[in-house]
Amino acid sequence: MTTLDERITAALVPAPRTIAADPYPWPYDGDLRPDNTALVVIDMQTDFCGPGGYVDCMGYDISLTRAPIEPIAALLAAMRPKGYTIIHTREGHRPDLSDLPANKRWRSQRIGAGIGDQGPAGRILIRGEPGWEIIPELAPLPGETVIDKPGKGSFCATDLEMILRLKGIRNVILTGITTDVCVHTTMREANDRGFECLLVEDCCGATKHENHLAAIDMVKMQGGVFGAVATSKALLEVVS
Ligand code: C5J
Repeated sequence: MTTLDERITAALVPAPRTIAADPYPWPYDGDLRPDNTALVVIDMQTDFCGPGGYVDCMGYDISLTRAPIEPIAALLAAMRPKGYTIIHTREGHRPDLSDLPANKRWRSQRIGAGIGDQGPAGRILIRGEPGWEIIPELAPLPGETVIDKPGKGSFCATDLEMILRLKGIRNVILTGITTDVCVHTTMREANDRGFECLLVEDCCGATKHENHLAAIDMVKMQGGVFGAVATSKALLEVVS
């Protein structure tokens, strides 16, 4: 027999909603709602996954950074109509290079893909150039937030934290490229700020597959030191 108090509590308190994730069902407290959760799509730009872009010019295999395109598109298609906040990021620099650290430019030039130099998709990693655009398959819809960042992390020198706080977001779902660089840096920044983070493993990719796997593993150590990891299938089962 349940008491009246228990029945009232059951009616008023929403049942926990979690995604099957590793190393714990996510989010930790089961408080997963469209109005407190953002899907962040990191740097799905031609420069990172298109022909003639920065990653291609550096000589990496872009099939690795293109692998997450379809799974991310599926997440967007499922989460947009449910009212989840969607945020896109773009890495890039001002055309006058005033926000490009000299060492970042130097090391990119050393490997034949100088940031700010002319490449097949325009000036490499420069705002407004064709290579800097988000690929058409994952183009932001009107009203979706786009964060322009000069670095790896999406919180550094941007207004992302302010936007998340003002929207009441506390759960951050991370997708995009590259797993070991911009996605990981953003996840670490978000985790340090107290956001509850989920990395969607098949919605990310790196320039080396071993680095992708290692980056996923790092999230899960120490009981989920940066958050948890799930597949898009597990996520879609709950958010669709
Ligand atoms: C890099 C990124 N790898 N989006 N950027 O320079 O991961």
